Amino acid sequence: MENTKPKRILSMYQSTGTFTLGNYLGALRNHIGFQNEGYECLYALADLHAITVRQEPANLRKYTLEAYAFLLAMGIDLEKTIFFIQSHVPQHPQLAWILNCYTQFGELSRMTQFKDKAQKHADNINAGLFTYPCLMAADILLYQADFVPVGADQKQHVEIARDIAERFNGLYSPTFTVPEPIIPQHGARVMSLQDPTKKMSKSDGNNNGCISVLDDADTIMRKFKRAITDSEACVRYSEEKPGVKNLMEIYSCITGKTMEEIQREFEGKGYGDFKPAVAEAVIGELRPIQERFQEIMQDKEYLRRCYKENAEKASAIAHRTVAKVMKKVGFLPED
Ligand code: ATP
Ligand code: LTN
Repeated sequence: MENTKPKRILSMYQSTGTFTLGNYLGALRNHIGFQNEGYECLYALADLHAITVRQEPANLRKYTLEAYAFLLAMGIDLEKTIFFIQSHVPQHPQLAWILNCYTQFGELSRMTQFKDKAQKHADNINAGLFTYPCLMAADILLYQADFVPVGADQKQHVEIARDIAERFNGLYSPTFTVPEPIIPQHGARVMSLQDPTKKMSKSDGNNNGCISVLDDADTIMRKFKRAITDSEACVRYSEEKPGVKNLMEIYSCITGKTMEEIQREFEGKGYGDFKPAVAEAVIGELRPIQERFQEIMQDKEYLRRCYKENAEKASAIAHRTVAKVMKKVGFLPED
């Protein structure tokens, strides 16, 4: 059908550290692909979400700029896609406040990310960490997004955004598009190389369990060689072999090979062959992006222009939603 409006996709990423291989395979690579599949795409760096955990100011600035450059290096096309920084668009906290008042304490208490992070940061269980899903709902609902691609760990947050949207629409009249999550089949959860029962996470720091997308080839090779496996020394896909399963999934994600093909390729070989092969695949995948990243980082003026123009574009859309919401809630118009 020629006249149907393209569906809108939105996703955001916290700028709490350098992206990991988990972010890259589980999210970034798939998400950016949507801009070439006829969707209208919006992406952003969730720096307001980042401060729910204490951040060093200089690091937050550095990681935000690097993340912006990295996604451009991966191929975000600003001719087609809006790519902005959350804190540059004031409608996000503005709508988040309103949505806070339409979200129940009980439903926020059930969020597993809150429970995990509260445990991990027991000295700083702040109100922002608790109401994080309301800000995320605002991110999504401001742009009337149809689809929200996220890793499996964020599904619950998209579901609460749907609940909030439906509640608001029901109380007033249709205001928000009710978004649907898109969860990838493959690479949805890349696990830590040192503890394959835990997801690879950038906030766990640049340790041996975590591959950063900016790691050099030697570092990547070393981390894979040290990856925790098991004593069977056989490349076989099994729930009982979480370390090997994780490596096989990473390898499959990059090479496109199935688990059977990988098992055949390494038949009769041990982890001494398999681990460097996975490392090489990762190195080859990241190298061209790292090269473009270095070039883009040289041109700070270009970067500044891009994020400024894109915040303006995002704000123009977000403003329309906020104006509608404020009218429905009953705020007295300014003019
Ligand atoms: P943090 O450690 O600060 O919580 P994170 O590494 O989990 O951050 P986010 O910025 O919260 O990363 O997530 C960006 C996207 O990457 C989300 O869609 C998330 O689901 C996905 N993602 C994060 N970690 C992984 C992983 N290990 N495997 C697959 N996808 C992941
Ligand atoms: N909470 C998400 C990041 C995020 C997001 C969003 C994702 C913030 N706002 C809106 C999708 C849509 C995370 O931790 N990955």
